[in-house]
Amino acid sequence: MQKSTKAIFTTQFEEEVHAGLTDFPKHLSSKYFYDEKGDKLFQDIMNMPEYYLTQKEYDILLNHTAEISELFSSGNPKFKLIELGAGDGKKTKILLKYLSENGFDFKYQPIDISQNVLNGLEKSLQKELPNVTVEPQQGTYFEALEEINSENGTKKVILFLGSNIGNLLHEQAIDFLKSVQELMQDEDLFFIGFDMKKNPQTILDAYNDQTGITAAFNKNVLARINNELGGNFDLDKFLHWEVYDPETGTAKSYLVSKEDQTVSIDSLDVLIDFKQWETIHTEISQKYDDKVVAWLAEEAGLKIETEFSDSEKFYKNFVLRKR
Ligand code: AVJ
Repeated sequence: MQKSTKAIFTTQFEEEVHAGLTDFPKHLSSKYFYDEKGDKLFQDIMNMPEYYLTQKEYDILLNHTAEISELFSSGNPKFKLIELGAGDGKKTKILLKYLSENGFDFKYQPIDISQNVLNGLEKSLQKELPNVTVEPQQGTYFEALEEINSENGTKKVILFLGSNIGNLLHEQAIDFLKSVQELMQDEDLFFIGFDMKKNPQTILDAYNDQTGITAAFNKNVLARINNELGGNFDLDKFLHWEVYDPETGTAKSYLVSKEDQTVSIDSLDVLIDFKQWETIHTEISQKYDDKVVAWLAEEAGLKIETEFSDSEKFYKNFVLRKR
């Protein structure tokens, strides 16, 4: 039996944790992996040999820097390079370096929900690429894009890297792409990364490393509930489980309760019962094929201008334009 008095939620985190853990089957959103510790764990994931996504996209940007830069500046040479969820900018710096060394007329506008991340990025850019004009924008993607749009008529090149779109179900992905599309002008470009279907074992390995970094990342949502909501999850009593369906291309992450247990979450005034082997679904990481990408773009009112890939076709960056 779940026990709950009438709870009043003060944050979206509280509300979603309550809803997700009192639902059946249980679920929690992957957006809650990312506090300071989660950011650090994701950095570690990006450096793991099994997590091929980062290296593949890095290779694509490195091998096509000039071509991509020319594309960004074609037509109207002056542009704003806007990055949604910029993070540490490691991959973007390849482009920024080339653009600045070759006299392209652009400004870089990283958008991130975390002011902390933006400060770090701005500082590292001042040091490494002092000639690049950086105008960070704190906020959600759409708040920031709207603000940028209202400013002036400069051409926008919008970057959305890392296959971050993969955390969304197709329906949500279409809504997201549509929202970006609505904020685009005819001359604007949308440069977006998609992780492609491949040998299912390669995908499983990327989300199930033997060192346990991904497991710690997945369990970090429980750690956050402990730290921020007064939970008493014992992280050792859950195991990280990954499945990949090669038909749908969906990788799913779960936390599985190793035993019957009851967890209390003080600030929600709730007790959560787990049966042995009961699951919490925590993340999807969607993999794509050309047909699905074309369909998503079409549904969102976008057209594919061109694409870039690595030699193994593990990963693709698509350049989209308003249809
Ligand atoms: C940041 C959403 C692209 O799904 O591949 C990495 C997050 N999860 N390992 C992904 C993640 C487990 C990652 N994204």
